[in-house]
Amino acid sequence: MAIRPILHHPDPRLRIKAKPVVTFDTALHRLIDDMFDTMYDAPGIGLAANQIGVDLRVAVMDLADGDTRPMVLINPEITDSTDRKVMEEGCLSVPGALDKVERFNHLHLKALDRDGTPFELDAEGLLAQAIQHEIDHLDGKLYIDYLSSLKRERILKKLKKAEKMAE
Ligand code: GNR
Ligand code: NI
Repeated sequence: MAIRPILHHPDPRLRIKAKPVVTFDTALHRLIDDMFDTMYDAPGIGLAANQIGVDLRVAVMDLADGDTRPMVLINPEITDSTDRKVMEEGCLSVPGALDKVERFNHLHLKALDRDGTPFELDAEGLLAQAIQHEIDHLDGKLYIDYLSSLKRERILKKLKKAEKMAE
């Protein structure tokens, strides 16, 4: 069990399209355990493997809302999505910023669990939003890509300034 450093934009590793998992072994289980430790420590409600520099299609999630369980999504695929909704969103790889992004409020998903067993899931609201956010990470995308260039520049300026202060 270990907390691993979370990469920040503009790290190029956040822009790689992650590779499907083909081996469900103890190394994968160790990665998943470290991802939960890192996510809870941050704290965040989700984390994608490429946020800690691992080039695999693995995401963990815990909405911490009492009725949704901690979840592992491996090689996730959205098979249906409906009801567009604008929702406020943040990202551990773009610390200190929040902005509104249009997402689907309902989706159907296929994925594998930590042992490679397929499952399907209906998600709505924050869970659906977080799943879209994590799958975007696995495809090398960040929510700031959807913002106007004015808003994006403002966020990136603030981030650069904060990182300079932290040096
Ligand atoms: O902790 C997080 N909160 C959040 C809020 C709204 C939409 C998406 C998220 S995911 C984010 C953690 C993160 O960056 N995961 O990649
Ligand atoms: Ni994120």
